[in-house]
Amino acid sequence: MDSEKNSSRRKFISKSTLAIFSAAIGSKIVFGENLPTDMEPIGLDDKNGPKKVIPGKSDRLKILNDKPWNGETPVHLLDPEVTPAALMFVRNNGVPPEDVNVDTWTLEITGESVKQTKKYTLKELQQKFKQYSYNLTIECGGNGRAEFNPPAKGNQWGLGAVACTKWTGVRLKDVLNDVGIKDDAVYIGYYGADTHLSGDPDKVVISRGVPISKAMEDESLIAWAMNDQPIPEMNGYPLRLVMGGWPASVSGKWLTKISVRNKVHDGPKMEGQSYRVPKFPVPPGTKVPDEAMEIIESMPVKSIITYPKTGAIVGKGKTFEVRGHAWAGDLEVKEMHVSIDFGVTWTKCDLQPPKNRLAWQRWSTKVKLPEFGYYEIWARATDQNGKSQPMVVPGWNPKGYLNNACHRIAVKQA
Ligand SMILES: Nc1nc2c(c(=O)[nH]1)N[C@H]1C(S)=C(S)[C@@H](COP(=O)(O)O)O[C@H]1N2
Ligand SMILES: [Mo]
Repeated sequence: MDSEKNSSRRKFISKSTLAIFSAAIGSKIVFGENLPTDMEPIGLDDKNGPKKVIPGKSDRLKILNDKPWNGETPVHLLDPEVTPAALMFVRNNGVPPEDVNVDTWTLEITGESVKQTKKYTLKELQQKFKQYSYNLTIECGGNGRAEFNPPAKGNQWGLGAVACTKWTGVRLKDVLNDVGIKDDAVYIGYYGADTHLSGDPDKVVISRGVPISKAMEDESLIAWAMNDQPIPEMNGYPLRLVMGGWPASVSGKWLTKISVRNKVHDGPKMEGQSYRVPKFPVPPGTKVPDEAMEIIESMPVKSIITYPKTGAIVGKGKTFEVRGHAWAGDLEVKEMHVSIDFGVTWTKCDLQPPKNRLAWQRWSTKVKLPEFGYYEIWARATDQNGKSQPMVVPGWNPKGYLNNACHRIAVKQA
């Protein structure tokens, strides 16, 4: 092919497309008429093309997928003790319900192990049972997946598929006790009102659950409010399960039904390789048979540095605060350390107790850098059983779950 001829016939962008780009960027694109048709302006916020925003959420979420919507929180925006609702990550497997009517919303409790099936309207739940609020940390099982090598398929989550928000609702156990459950109950499974990406109305998007022991904990909620407001539509409006400390996939959104089971729940994404890891360590890249996989339960110990953020410039001789949050599934975090010399020496940080069980814990410390140059700050949490975060990506697994490697940020003294 004659490349010179091609370039001389190069087509330029149309005026209407240029106007759309300008509107998205919020500014006139000087020389925009010179843009070739097959190019888009990269945009001022370092992303490709006009920015996509998840409905009802902050435009600062990093979008990983728009069909279905999946977005994570930039880690420095997780700094507040309670994650703002608009900043909480979104992990959708299907299409959220539209035109939700709170007045007619019902929750059905059914299954082999209930004495009789019972249905409650949302209002009945609110009136009949005592209400509780807890700050609960929920983290996607695949948070940190992007670091695995060989890579795992699925959303390439960085560190921001985690949040700790205030949830208000009723205890799942109070509702289950009101219905009456049989002695043979071992598991619960949830069903939500979201629909399958294929459009097939008979296909269930996801239906996961927890053992009855987790369901019966005080903090296991059927919630209708987040941070004292209705739950954002993408996070499960008007009703969802919230199970702090476990992979967030057990916290069913748009909740319409709970099935009390006399065996381990077998809904879509409970079996096979979904939300499961090998029972024993395997070499990276191994094909692991389903029988050798086990269900993820409590999440491992982990922490993030939320201040400062990577790229911060520190003045000479300045002492500055470094802080973040730490959590450990069903357990508490007992110690928190940071290192500024790539893990050779570690300094113990101040660590707050959780606001309530299953809420993340604030940690902070003061750091002074000895001389000009580039530094990394590494953070490492240790749980109450003495288990610490690894400094490198831990146990490779086929679906890329449970990466709890130490968070690192880079700063410069100038
Ligand atoms: N009905 C329903 N519930 C769901 C999901 C879903 O796709 N549909 N995704 C699950 C997964 S994998 C995660 S990580 C959390 C995410 O909750 P969030 O979107 O509110 O952050 O919801 C869980 N509950
Ligand atoms: Mo998830």
